[in-house]
Amino acid sequence: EPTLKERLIQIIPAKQEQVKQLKTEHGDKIIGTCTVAQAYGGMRSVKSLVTETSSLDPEEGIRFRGLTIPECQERLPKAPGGAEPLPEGILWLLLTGEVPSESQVKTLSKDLAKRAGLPKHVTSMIKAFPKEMHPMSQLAAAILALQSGSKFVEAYNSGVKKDKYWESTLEDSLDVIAKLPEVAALIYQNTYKNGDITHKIDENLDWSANFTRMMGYSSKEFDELMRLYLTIHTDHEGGNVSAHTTHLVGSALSDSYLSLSAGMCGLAGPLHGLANQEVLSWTMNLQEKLGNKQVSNEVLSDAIWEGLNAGRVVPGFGHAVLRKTDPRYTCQREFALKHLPNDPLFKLVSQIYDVVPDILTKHGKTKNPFPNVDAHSGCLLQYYGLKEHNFYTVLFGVSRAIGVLSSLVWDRVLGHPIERPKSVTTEWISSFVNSD
Ligand code: CMX
Repeated sequence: EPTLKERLIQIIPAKQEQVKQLKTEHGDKIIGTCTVAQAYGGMRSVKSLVTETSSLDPEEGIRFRGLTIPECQERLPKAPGGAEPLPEGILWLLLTGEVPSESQVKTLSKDLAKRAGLPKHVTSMIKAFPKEMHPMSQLAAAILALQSGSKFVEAYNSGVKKDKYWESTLEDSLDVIAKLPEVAALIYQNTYKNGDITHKIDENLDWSANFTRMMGYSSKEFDELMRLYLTIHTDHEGGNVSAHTTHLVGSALSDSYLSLSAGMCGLAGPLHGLANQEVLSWTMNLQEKLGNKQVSNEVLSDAIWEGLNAGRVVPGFGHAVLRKTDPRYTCQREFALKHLPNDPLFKLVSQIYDVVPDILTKHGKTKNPFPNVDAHSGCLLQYYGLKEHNFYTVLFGVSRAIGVLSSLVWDRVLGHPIERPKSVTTEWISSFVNSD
């Protein structure tokens, strides 16, 4: 059976040919337009980006290379005795568009384990960070420090031709994905535990289980949660802030490290990935305010209205594209129903799900009153003892790297140029609208 790189070499020529043909034969076809409202409104729904790895339907949610989350859960290889997909499997899927075999995933796990290990300057830098530095800032900085090992930079400087850029981009991307669990675990140990990592990367363990061991966790059930978590957070098509930023920075031929670090800075914003830390703090505050006991829907609704009336958003609800419950929320809810149905915080999260869509609909502002991925993840993590809220976005980031870097490899395969949309001034818009 071919390895990941061998399979890519087999697949790539046909795809390059297809894109070349589309550009020459249909280059003039219009696929999207942009209105004044969209130009001022964050370019919502403007079709102007090509991303191969996944696609987001407003009603149905994400499909990774055509597969829904339940299909990924069913078809991607699992750990021995496990029920959730291995993140290595989705890495393969996102890169190739194909479901890998068990043995291909095992080989990829071993390859990632071999690529792991941090240079001394990165470990000492993380250890020198003050505990008050947000873990996402530590993550973005550590990824930048790893850039000294970039194989793309080496290839570029030695004059490698454009059609080979994808190969060193793949190498860098696999290297950084392999190293991220240790970076994140070291940030975790250093920020909260005053300790070092004691677990040595084990080639016979999967990428995710090596990660949980390095953070100090060894429960089989938590391993399963993390495999699911690290699979579903990988990718959400190309226009979200972390994916778009990685793609944009990468379009300047910045390598995987520079591009990913920039993407992580975007993920660290409260309207994007940081929402998962906000949700748990918000839910726990609510729990405390309600006296740590079960209350009626009316009492819960009143408490939620209070925050809304004070001008705050309900974190974890709403989405720029989705118009239904996020399937990433649903699969985490199913995990909770299976493994922790009686956890009081899960019960509260469920009750919030019962009341918030009506509240937000009455509130009348948000286009989507339903929960997104971030509304559920914190509740599961705290159940297994991972209670440090401001670390949660780092977990999101470790997973998101898989999607955005797979996409960057395809940007190189297809030779996408530097991104440079046209901007206009308000003066220009004003005279344009008045000219007809
Ligand atoms: N609670 C209260 N008001 C909300 C809301 C919510 N959960 N979601 C949207 N709104 C408000 C917006 O603030 C906006 O109000 P203004 O017109 O006063 O500015 C209005 O509804 C319209 O917004 P929208 O078009 O529905 O939403 P956007 O596409 O602009 O923004 C998002 C999407 C996710 C940023 C927004 O829904 C939000 O702030 N949600 C809470 C934060 C969150 O959960 N973010 C995580 C998203 C997933 C991720 O990237 O990780």
